[in-house]
Amino acid sequence: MSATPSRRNVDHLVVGAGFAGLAAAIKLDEAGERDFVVVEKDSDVGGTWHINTYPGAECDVPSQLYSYSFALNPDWSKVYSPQQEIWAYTRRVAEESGTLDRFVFDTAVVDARWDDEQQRWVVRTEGPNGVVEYAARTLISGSGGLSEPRLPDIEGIDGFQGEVFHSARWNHDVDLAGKRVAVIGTGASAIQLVPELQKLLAESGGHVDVYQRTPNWVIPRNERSFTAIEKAVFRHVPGAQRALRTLVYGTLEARVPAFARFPQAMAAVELQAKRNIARAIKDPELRRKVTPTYRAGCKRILISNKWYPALAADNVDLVTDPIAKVTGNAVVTADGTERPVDVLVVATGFYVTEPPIAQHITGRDGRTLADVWDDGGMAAYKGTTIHGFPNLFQIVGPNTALGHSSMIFIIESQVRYVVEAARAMRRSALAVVEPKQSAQDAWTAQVRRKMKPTVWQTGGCASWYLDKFGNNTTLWPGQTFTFRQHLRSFDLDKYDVEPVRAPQPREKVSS
Ligand code: N01
Repeated sequence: MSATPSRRNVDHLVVGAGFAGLAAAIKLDEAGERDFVVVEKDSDVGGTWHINTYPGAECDVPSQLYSYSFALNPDWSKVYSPQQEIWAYTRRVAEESGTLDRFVFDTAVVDARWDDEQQRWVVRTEGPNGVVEYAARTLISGSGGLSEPRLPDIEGIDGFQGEVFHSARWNHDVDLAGKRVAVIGTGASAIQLVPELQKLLAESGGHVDVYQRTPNWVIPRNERSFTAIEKAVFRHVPGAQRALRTLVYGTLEARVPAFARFPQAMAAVELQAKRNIARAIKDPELRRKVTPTYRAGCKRILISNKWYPALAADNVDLVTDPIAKVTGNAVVTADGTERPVDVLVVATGFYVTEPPIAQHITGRDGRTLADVWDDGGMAAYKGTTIHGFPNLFQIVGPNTALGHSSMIFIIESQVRYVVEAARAMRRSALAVVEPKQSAQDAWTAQVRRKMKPTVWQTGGCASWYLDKFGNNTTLWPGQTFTFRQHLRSFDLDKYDVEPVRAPQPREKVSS
């Protein structure tokens, strides 16, 4: 690799080509902000929907809502579309947008540093073109909270002699037929992949051991394919698909008060999940094992008609004794039982509250974002901009994720804010916008106050929503339309700004 990187000036550098990065590219382009590059470490667009190819991967928010508002898709095959279809959708939207000429694939950001002199981010990337350094006015991170697999820290796992892979890095070269497969984890990914494994292995005489640390509440889902007539209506009847989308949106939003203010209302969800269990599982001991003891909603409520039947199948064992260690060919639980295994699938989630990209981003005072957040937890003004990190925009930043609806709604809200910021910077000839510490602190305090009574904070479980301080720095604690309202325009008065330094550098001024 070349020691002297090639250098390029751009207005905007977008990191990641998933739903967030792609939306940013499209909306910047539409706004006339055409001088941008999107760098993506993977080989194509689609982000999580390109990487997660495990069997059974599907959307768990209805597809009518899990799509861009500006690119409805009349051709969704099912209410909850499969991964391949969602990925193909993102690819098609990217192609039709005419922005793909500014995407660089197989390229990772290895270092991003704010340079006060240049009033730009200097971003070092590594990819097929060697090391390329971008000097960018703004850095727009769409790197996603669920992108970096979290591998379990289990004694001996490195010495396992069989195949081992994370659910988000499925190894399709491994022939699973007739094998003994162990799955560690029972979250959203596991509940989708285990039923597929169960079927495959039942046909070939194989077996699945599912290692559960904490059970989840799993409710049934309304699963069906769209008919040809429905698709024709979506395509040809003006407003029909948007009306259905609005109905789905409204139905999901109507659940927010129960999550956010009246957790006791979650008893209704628990009843639904218990019926789901009772329908599929006859064995009282297994029923007991899969029934959570915390309030529904504290962890993400999962939806599946296949999970409990799969656990009840003859070729599946649910193991709830804690894992003590992994040997060369077996998983050993705390009670001393050794279960032989050929393939180990770790469905153990992602680094959410310590996003790895933060280690590569260094702000104004020379500290990385990871260091800053390590001190007090993730925080950002409106979940998007961060004091000490001028001109950095984090899509799906702190307290923007959802436990009840489509992230694409949030992504579009944030992208609009970013585009408004770019417009404001151009209009006022500003080189730098940085949220005031006071604005960020007030925002964070407000979010924490709203989070306090929610089931996500009080539901009595350990979840990946919570950071090491016990704060929920992951979810938005309210209705999504309120979030959108907060971000409807770029509020320059909450920012310290600097004019473009040309030709002489000037002092930082407060707006
Ligand atoms: O990850 P998770 P995921 N030993 O963190 C267990 C999205 N998603 O990949 O609950 C043993 O939910 C852990 O146990 P516990 C969605 O937002 C969406 O499944 O911590 N077990 C848990 O059971 C979702 O919420 C779709 O006690 C260990 C599991 O591993 C998010 O991705 C589909 C362990 C991890 O579950 C993450 O889901 C899939 C250990 N050392 C995912 N460490 C859609 O359909 C962890 N666990 C849109």
